[in-house]
Parts: sequence; structure tokens; C-alpha cells
Amino acid sequence: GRTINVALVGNPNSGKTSLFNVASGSHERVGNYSGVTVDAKQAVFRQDGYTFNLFDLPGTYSITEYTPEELYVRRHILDAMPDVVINVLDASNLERNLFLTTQLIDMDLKVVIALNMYDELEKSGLKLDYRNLGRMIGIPIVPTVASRGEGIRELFKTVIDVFEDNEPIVRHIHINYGKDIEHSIRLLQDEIWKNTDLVARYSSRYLAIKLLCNDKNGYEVVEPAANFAEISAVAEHERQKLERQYKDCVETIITDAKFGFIAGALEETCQGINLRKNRPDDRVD
Ligand code: BGO
Repeated sequence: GRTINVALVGNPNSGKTSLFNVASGSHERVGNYSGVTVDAKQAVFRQDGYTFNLFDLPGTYSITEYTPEELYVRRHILDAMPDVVINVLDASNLERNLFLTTQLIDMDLKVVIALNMYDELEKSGLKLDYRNLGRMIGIPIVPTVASRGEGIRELFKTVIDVFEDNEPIVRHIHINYGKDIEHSIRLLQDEIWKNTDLVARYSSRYLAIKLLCNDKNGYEVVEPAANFAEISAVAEHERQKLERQYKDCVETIITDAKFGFIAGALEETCQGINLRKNRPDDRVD
């Protein structure tokens, strides 16, 4: 059988540890990797003829570069390039948890959502059409109750389908950041596309977004490129233009658009949800 490298990404307390433990059940080979600042765990197990190499990454609300955990998760995704990311969501706190999902969408990865704490969602009385939500965001969603081991086999079956390109829901969507930002992204992508090494490894759209947000780690990724001077000149010019125009930093505009996208998707798929409680201003990170 084939080996699939899988990374677990999710907010703190979304149930990642429970999912990791129940999935790796037999603990065939569990390694603890203590970095200077963060811990990550790795386990190897088999299901349906495949070998899963599962990495549990630190819990984060975001994958920008503001905390060691965020940077660790981002580095793991960009450097280790997992075949499939399992995005573990706390279903009882969907709006906030989906923010991380929008960042994975920007990165153009193969993703499966574990809609964990599904028991809590059912108790809460909310009616979520998760199949439709999955269709809207182009990511298959599997309900799980990790603490009771429910849905885990189905989850990894779906990981196999996504890995093998057999999952019809999978579709790469772009979150629309508005006419002006989209124009700047395209100009920057034109410059990034000239470098075949960069585009072989990274999504040009993701890099363009990171540079427009003046993201240090984004610049580190692009720096070795032969056309770095040209790329950063376009990025600088576009960022300054956008910030003059909006009187705000690009990251804030993009964050607002992400929450708008989430609210729109949940309004259509989740009956009874109160979308006011986690507006961008109340974010914890
Ligand atoms: C305690 N449903 C429910 N209801 N709970 C879940 C589920 C689920 O699907 N999955 C996990 N939990 P972690 P991170 C606890 O530890 O895996 C629970 O941070 C308790 N502990 O059991 O640690 C899970 O790795 C005492 O709860 O998450 C855990 O992502 C009383 O959610 C918590 C009640 O899971 C966080 C719960 C001493």
C-alpha cells in the first residue's frame, strides 16, 4: 500500500489530541518531537491498505506568524508538504474555527475537515447542512466525536479519497478579497509565475497574499528567488497603493473578507446560528 503523510491542524481544544490518540490507537510508533518552543507528535498506523504517517501539530487559531505555534504549523505545511491536511473543527464554535480553514484555502492544499464535537452541535439544536457547507468551500466534511472514536474510520477513508483524487466535492475555491486586492494579487502572481522553482513548490496566490500583507515569513520564502527584487518591488508598490486607498493594512481587509465569507457560508447552511458573537473584533488571537 501507499503511505499518506497527514497533518492535523486545528484550534486549541478542538479535539486534536483525542483524534490523534484514537486514530493511532495501537501506538505502533509514536514519536514526540520537542522543539525549542512547541511540541509535535507523530504516529504511524494502517487502514484500508494504506499507511498513515500522522503529525499532530500545535493548536492555533491562525497560521500567520505571530506566535511560535503558528509559525511552526506554517513551516510544517510549507516545508514537509503533507499530502493531506485534516482540519479539526470544534463544531460548537464554527465561525471562529472556520477562520483557520480560510487560511488553508489560501494555501491551496488537499484538506479534509473533521467536524469534531459533533455531539455538542447536535445537543445545541443548531441544524448544520455540512454536506452543503463542504460543497460551498470545496472541502469534504466528516462529522466526528473523537472522544468516543466515532467517525474516525470514515474520516481516514475520506483522506484516502482526497489523496487519490476520488472525492468529487474537492474543488479549489478562491475567497474573493474585492476588486482592488484581487487586481494586486494578479499583478504579483504575474511576477511570481516567472520563477518556476517558486510555483513548483508554493501556491502563487498564497505567496502574493502573504507579500501584500507584508508577512516576514512570506518574504523569507521568496527571498532566494532570482527575481526577488522585481517581486518585492511589485509587492511594495501594490501594498502601499492599497493601504493609501483603504487607510488600513491589507491583512485587516483580508481578515474582514474571510469572516464575511464564513458568515455568508454559515447563513446558507446553518439554521439558528448566532453569527454576531465572534466578529473579527472579538478574535482572541
Ligand atoms: C477533556 N465531543 C466531546 N463532547 N468532547 C470531545 C470531543 C468530541 O467529539 N473530542 C474531544 N473532546 P483535546 P486539543 C475533559 O479533556 O483532544 C474533549 O487541545 C476533561 N479533561 O475529551 O485535548 C476531550 O488537543 C474533563 O476534554 O483537544 C477534551 O485540540 C472534563 O474535548 C477536550 C471534560 O480535547 C479537548 C472534558 C480532564
